[in-house]
Amino acid sequence: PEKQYLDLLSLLLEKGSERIDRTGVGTKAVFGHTMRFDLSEGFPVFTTKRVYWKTAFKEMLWMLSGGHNIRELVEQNVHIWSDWPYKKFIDAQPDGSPDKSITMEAFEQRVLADDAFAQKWGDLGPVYGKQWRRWKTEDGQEIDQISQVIDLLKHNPSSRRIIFDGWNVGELDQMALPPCHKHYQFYVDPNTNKLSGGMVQRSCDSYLGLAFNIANLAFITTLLAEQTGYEVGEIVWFGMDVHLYMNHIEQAKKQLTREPKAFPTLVIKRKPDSLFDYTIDDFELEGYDPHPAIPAPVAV
Ligand code: THF
Repeated sequence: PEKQYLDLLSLLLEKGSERIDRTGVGTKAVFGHTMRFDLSEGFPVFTTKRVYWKTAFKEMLWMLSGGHNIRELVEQNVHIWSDWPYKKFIDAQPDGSPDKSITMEAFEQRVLADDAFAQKWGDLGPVYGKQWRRWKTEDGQEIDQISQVIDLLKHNPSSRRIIFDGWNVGELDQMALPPCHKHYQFYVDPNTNKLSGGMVQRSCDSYLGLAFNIANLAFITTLLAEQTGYEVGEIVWFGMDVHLYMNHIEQAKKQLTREPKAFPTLVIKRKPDSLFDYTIDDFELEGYDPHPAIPAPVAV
């Protein structure tokens, strides 16, 4: 249950080592941590602050569609990936240019309105969606890792290779951000017919990102189970560099004063023929009654 997450926040506050990080914000960090959630006991969207689960699901559906341009997110009113292209654009403008002081909103508007601008500045490079659906091989072929996972779940569920991974070593330098949640692996228990999903996260923003990452691990595991004919089992999360940003400390302390409520239930209103045909309107969370949101700035 949610207590595992609150315990992690406490651990970071009390025992985390202060470290300087790439963004310059600074973190309290531990190395190596795990959590597991039994999906039959509810859908793990945390309740001690409001989690924007539709935003998270839209992000996951975008990745599953092979997307890697923020335009498709901004079109759906999702702004969680815009900071990185925005920063890249600003940094590339010469001093004195009016574009140097363009707002994030104006930048997003240009991405929406101008195809060439979106191609050039909205693209995150070969990030998650690209690697998951179209990993390039040496001979110019493309590998659809997600379709391979579905195929294995249907035809070889005892395989120990039901994996997809975004960590394409040869293309890391072209990515706006190398993948944080990098390794996904699935496991079918033949006795219970349940599908479990595991994920290894190399770098974890435990206040902002983790709530999204856990919800999305549960989400993709549930979708795969529905599409391949299994019940949902557990999700197992492995964090490596697990950290709390220094400018999230007060928010985390506030969250820790709150009592967790019961997890909601994910209701899937329609079952499309393919994993790739879900839309956000197919989902509802029943019984989600969180404590209020606690906003926090994202480190870029
Ligand atoms: N970088 C950092 N520093 N933290 C992250 O969590 C993170 N990600 C993705 C890529 N780089 C990251 C981006 N995902 C929010 C949520 C997820 C993100 C980025 C930002 C966020 O700001 N959430 C707010 C508001 C959400 C909203 O406005 O809809 C929240 O309160 O939850 C982790 O994968």
